[in-house]
Amino acid sequence: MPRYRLCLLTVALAVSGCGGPFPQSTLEPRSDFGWAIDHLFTDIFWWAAGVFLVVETLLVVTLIRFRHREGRPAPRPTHGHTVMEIAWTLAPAVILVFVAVPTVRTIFATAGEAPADALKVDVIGHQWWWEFQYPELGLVTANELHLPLGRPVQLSITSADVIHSFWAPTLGGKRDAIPGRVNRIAFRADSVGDYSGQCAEFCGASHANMRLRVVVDSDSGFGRWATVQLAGPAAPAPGTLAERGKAVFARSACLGCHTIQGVSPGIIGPNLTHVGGRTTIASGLFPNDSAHLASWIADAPSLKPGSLMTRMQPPLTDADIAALVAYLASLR
Ligand code: HEC
Ligand SMILES: [Cu+2]
Repeated sequence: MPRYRLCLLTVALAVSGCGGPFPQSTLEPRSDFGWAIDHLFTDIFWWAAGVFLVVETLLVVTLIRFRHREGRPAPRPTHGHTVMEIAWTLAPAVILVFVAVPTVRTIFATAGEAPADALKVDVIGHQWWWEFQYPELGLVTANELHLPLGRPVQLSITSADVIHSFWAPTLGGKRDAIPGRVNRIAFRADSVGDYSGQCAEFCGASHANMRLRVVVDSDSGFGRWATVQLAGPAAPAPGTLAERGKAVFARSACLGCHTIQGVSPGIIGPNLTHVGGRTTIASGLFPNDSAHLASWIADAPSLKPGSLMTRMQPPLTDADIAALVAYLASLR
């Protein structure tokens, strides 16, 4: 292949990475925290670009002007030029001040402090899923964090087992989830949307599968969501598959690990009271449809390596699984 074609191909491949969409880009901020980071980044980028330009220009000029030519004596080096020495000490110092002041200001602005009326959410990392508790509202959910638009929120982040890190890139920076410790992050989302995030601290076999979603609702949308969450689960109509599923749930190991409000008290796995209302299962890994629910219930570790939802022993029959799926899907 001629060299120029190879060049073109390389450029095309590199540029194809610029197409998007970018669901987890810090460069598309959707909160005050995100914008603070974005502004700081842009600021420092231009300082760095200026330094690059000056240094490279001097370098190129020097290379051309002082390069070796036949019959010309070697250029005379400069020693002890006080003005120049002061200039190249002062210039970087001044630039560093212009970088340091906004950096420190941003660090303080994003330290996790929130106004008193902020919505408080406790975030608990588990291997390999996220639990979200809203102490003021008295509700608990998993993997899909609903937040109201434009209202300050404060997340208090901790872990039930090993160290994880909560990261929803468009909304804010990473915060470690450390057992026995609480780290805070605060922000105010500025656009309605469904944002993806990811555990950002290696935490075992399914670390890469420990995703999350943050759903920013309009004010009334958030209110509606909270009202639905606070209501108990709908009782399945008599004689339906879902009703059989409820019975299977109640006589299987499920209830030892999962809470369904008014049905079972388990606390090992995600709260399933309104699992049918979530768009994904297994911490954002699969769409919440009957096919994925069925294969998840049959054998979770084969879908998510290491999953602490072990295979049911003795295995459930296909009929039991179909009934469970109908029941879980009805829990909206
Ligand atoms: C040994 C404890 C345990 C048992 C028993 C168990 N689960 Fe789970 N379950 C978990 C854990 C832990 C998770 C989270 C796994 C993950 O995402 O990595 C989970 C996740 C789930 C999810 C996905 C929830 C979500 O929001 O993503 C569903 C649905 C579910 N289990 C249903 C069931 C059903 C139905 C049964 C009974 C047949 C059952 N589980 C039995 C521990 C258990
Ligand atoms: Cu992790």
